[in-house]
Amino acid sequence: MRIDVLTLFPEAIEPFFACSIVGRAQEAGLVRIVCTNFRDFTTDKHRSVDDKPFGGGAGMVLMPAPLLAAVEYAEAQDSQDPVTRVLLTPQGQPLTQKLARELAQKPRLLLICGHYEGFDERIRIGLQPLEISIGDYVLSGGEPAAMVMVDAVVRLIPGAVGGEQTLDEESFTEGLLEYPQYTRPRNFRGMEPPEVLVGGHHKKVAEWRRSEALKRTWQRRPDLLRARPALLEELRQVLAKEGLPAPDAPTGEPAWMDTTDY
Ligand code: 6GU
Repeated sequence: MRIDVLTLFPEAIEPFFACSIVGRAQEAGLVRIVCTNFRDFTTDKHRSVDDKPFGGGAGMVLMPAPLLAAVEYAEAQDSQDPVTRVLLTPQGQPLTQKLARELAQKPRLLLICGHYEGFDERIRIGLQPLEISIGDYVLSGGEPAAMVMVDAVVRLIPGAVGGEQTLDEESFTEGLLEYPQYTRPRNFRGMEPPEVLVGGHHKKVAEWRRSEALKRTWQRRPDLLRARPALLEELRQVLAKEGLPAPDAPTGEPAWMDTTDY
C-alpha cells in the first residue's frame, strides 16, 4: 500500500509515521507513506495557500489550485493503482473500525489535511473525495486525524501487527471493549489479579474475559450493544448467571451520553 498525505505541516506528522507499528510496517515494505507540503505547489511569490472567503466573514479558506496541483503530482507517482482520496474534515463520515478495515484493502490512499476555516467547495467538486471525521470535536487542522487514520488502517495490513494471535483475539472480542488486564507483580500494593487468571485454566480464563468484556461494554458503551442482538443475549446470560439485573432493566446511561446539552 502507498499512502500520500498532503499537509502544510509534514514536519508535525512525519516523526509519528517512523515509530512503532507504522514505522515497522514501512521498514517491512508493507506500506510506504509519503508526506507532501502543498505549499510547494503555489505559484505566487508569497506562497499563499488560503484567502478570505467570498461573502465576507472571519477566517481563511484553502484555495483550490495548490491543493489540486499537489493531488495531481502525488497521484502520478509510483504505481498507477486507483487512489482512494480522503478529505479530513469534521463534516465527514465518522471513522470506525469497519471503515478502517475497508480502507486497509485499498492499494493507495491519499489523505488531505486542511487547516484554517475550511476548504473551497471546488476542492470537493474537483476531487470527489471520501470525507472522514475522527469525532465530534474541532481540531485546528487535519494532521492529528491523518495520524489517527494511518495508525488505524496500517495495523490492519496483514503482517503489520506482531504475533498472529493478537488480531485474532481482537476479532474474538469484536465490537466489545477490552476486559481487565493484569501483569506482574502478582501483588501490587495489596491488589491481586482475580484467581481465575493465575489458575492456568485456559477455558475458564477465556470465559471470564468474555463476561467482563460484555459487562464493561454494557456499563460504559450501551450504544455499542443495542444494535447487536447476539451480544445482548450473551450479556443477558452472563448477568443472570452472576445474579445481576437484566440488561433490559432501566440501568441509566453513562452521564457523558446526555445529548440535551453540548
Ligand atoms: Cl478530520 N479535521 C478537523 N479539522 N477537525 C476534526 C476532524 C478532522 N475530525 C474531528 N474534528
